Amino acid sequence: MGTRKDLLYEKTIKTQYKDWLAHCRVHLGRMEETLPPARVDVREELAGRGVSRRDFLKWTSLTTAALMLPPVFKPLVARAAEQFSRLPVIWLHFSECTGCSEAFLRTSYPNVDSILLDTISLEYHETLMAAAGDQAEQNLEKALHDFAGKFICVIEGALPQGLDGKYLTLGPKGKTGIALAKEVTAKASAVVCIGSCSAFGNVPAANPNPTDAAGIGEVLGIKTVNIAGCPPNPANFVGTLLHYLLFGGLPALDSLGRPLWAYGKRIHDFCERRPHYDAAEFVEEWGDAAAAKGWCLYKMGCKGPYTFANCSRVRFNDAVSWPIMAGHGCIGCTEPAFWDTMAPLEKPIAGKTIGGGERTVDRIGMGLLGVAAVGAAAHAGLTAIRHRNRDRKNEQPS
Ligand code: FSX
Ligand code: SF4
Ligand code: F3S
Repeated sequence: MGTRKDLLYEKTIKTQYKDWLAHCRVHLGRMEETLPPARVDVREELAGRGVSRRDFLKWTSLTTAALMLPPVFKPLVARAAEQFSRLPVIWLHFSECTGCSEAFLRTSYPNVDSILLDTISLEYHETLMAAAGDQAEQNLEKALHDFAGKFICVIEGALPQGLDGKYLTLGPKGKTGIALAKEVTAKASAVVCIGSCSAFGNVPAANPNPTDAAGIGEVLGIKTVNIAGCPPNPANFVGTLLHYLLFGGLPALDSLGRPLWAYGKRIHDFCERRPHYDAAEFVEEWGDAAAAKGWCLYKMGCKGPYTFANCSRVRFNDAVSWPIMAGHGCIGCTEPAFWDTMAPLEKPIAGKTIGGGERTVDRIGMGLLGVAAVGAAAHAGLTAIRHRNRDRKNEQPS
């Protein structure tokens, strides 16, 4: 039997969820009436590509849980998924490798996330659309006119600021990336940065950054939702759009603009090799016996202790694997400036303690196993404190 305080807390949470449910129902109803007609029937598309009703329900349960919503939201998540193909999207590309689009397009067999992405209402996508030159420009102008204030602007790639932005020009009129980004984002209902390049500058902005590239939010001075990663996980993008459809607003973000539901926890705290870290069992060189046994990759440069993302829980390539499971350490690809700040990528960073103030791996490796256990508790505490501080600055779902 819970204390009076527990019961009061439980009651508050239940009331909060009830309010959210009511809000989502009203909002979804409004969206269903006002969004442009669907080009594709999502249910038919799923069935036609071999996704059974049972698979869809399973996906709905997993996605609801991933979005940190209780099971009572499952029918609403399914309803939002059915509206996915009606949300107008304008997708821009700036300085990047297009690996983000590739990651979203390549799947070995169809799953619900990839099918939803295939059905998305892309009004303009520089690398996928058939149109080019003047025709492409006309398509963009028409989409900006028809869907002003209603479309989501998705951006891949950083913006070079050097030479007045002329390191990157697009289209028949040779507009700079900065001019195009300003024009499109001004009319968007939300701006979602896909990948660490558009979120934080990343590869194009890596030292010595010859084009003076930076992330979209920094260059334009606007608020963006940052689906970080190089490339990011498609499930984190799909989940963020579903949240938008459900609540009519963007999810709670951390201080770097990343959705907390996806980037709120540290890689190190949800890593299957973590028991080996705590037991001071480390891979010492590539291909050694410890590597074969799946021991901790910290000494091989794993940056999981400094990196926030849900990779171990959602995984990649149809949820088959993720970097650490595949045998390489995390390189910190969801963190700003990781090419510079996380180097050397295959060695621990000299002098950097794990999680700030915790013991270094070398001290744990000296046999301080008792200390390692204390360290594990400290990790959990540190994560909670850091996020409490971040959360204070963040918005709740509207
Ligand atoms: Fe950057 Fe994406 Fe890495 Fe590449 O578009 S986040 S370099 S995977 O392609 O922007
Ligand atoms: Fe996992 Fe890396 Fe942490 Fe080791 S250091 S437990 S491999 S995240
Ligand atoms: Fe990137 Fe590390 Fe995940 S390298 S993909 S954040 S495991």
